[in-house]
Amino acid sequence: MRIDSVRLGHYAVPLANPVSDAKVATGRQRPLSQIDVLTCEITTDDGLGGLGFSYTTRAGCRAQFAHAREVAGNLLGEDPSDIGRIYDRLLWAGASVGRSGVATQALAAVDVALWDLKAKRAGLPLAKLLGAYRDSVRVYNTSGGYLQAPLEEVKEKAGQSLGSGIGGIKVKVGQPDTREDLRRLAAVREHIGEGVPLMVDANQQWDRVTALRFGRAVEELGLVWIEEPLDAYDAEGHAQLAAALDTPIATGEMLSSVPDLVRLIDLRAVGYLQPDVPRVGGITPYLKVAALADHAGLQVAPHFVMEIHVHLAAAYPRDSWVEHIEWLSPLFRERLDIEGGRMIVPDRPGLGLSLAEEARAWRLDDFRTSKGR
Ligand code: SMN
Ligand code: MG
Repeated sequence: MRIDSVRLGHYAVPLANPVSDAKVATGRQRPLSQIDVLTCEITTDDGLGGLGFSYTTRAGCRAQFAHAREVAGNLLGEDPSDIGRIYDRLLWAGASVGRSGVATQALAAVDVALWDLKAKRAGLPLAKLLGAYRDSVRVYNTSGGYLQAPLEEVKEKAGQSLGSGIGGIKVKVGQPDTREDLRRLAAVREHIGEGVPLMVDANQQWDRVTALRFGRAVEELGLVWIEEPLDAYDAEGHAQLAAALDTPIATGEMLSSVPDLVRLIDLRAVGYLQPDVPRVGGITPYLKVAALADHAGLQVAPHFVMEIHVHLAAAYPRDSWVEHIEWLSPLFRERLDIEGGRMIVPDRPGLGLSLAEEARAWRLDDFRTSKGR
């Protein structure tokens, strides 16, 4: 079996309501109004197809698309089962611009398509191809807890999430006035009740002192974790916080290479590691990180992209969490089922995803290369 065509797409998927996290509250970013998605569709000479994707927020997807387009020719004629070798080849083809960031994020779309294809060829859901520990994963909602939403709306959305079977709620914090964060958080805790798992996400906007004070002030709330309290690259700072607080620290979503994530593991900087398949460069590097996190006894709670991560979380030894954010759902025909606080791993082969017809309206760019061209 050989790869005979590769198709790349750039889609701009609008959000129904723009959202703001602490990076907007501190003036560093504008509200998020769309997710840009790089898709990769790989077909083989025996008629099978794999679908993968990567994403960006605000900027960078055009660069991902351009990078993927430049290296895509290396896929033609390859046996798609040899993912390790192909990954290496593409990585070195583009190594001049580095082995992290945009370059690896572009490869993520290709790598995910290759894993999807491999699982489809085996007739298995990706989780089962990798070796699943469970057929459902704990799920929490994030999209209802952003900072632009008035408290009443956050409470209402949390209630709706829990009513739909979701098992935990994450709210955004990290506003310039920490008292405002504490007020909202206490109100959400009271609204959802003591027993419901609750997380907070500061999106890197505190300094070490503020993070420690906040962590001490919320120790009684029994939070599942405090996410991105500090700059994503301040591994030492996260390690100090983790040592000082009972509440687990979570971070990792911004890191785009295996060594960057391994540093968090080595320094014991987190209780919950949060790798993101598209950002770290695909399933291949994610699995390396997950193996090391398991060896260190950590929880892994992958960031965003529930469509891919439900499979990977099911194939991780410890039962953790996937993040429910519905922003990418309109791109796909299929929906993920949620029941009793858990997301069910789809039983369809591969990732179990196909692009929806309606997605064409959001396509900004399209490129196809095939054998014999
Ligand atoms: C987040 C960031 C980027 C895309 C989706 C979600 C956020 C989170 O930081 O962790 O939920
Ligand atoms: Mg986050």
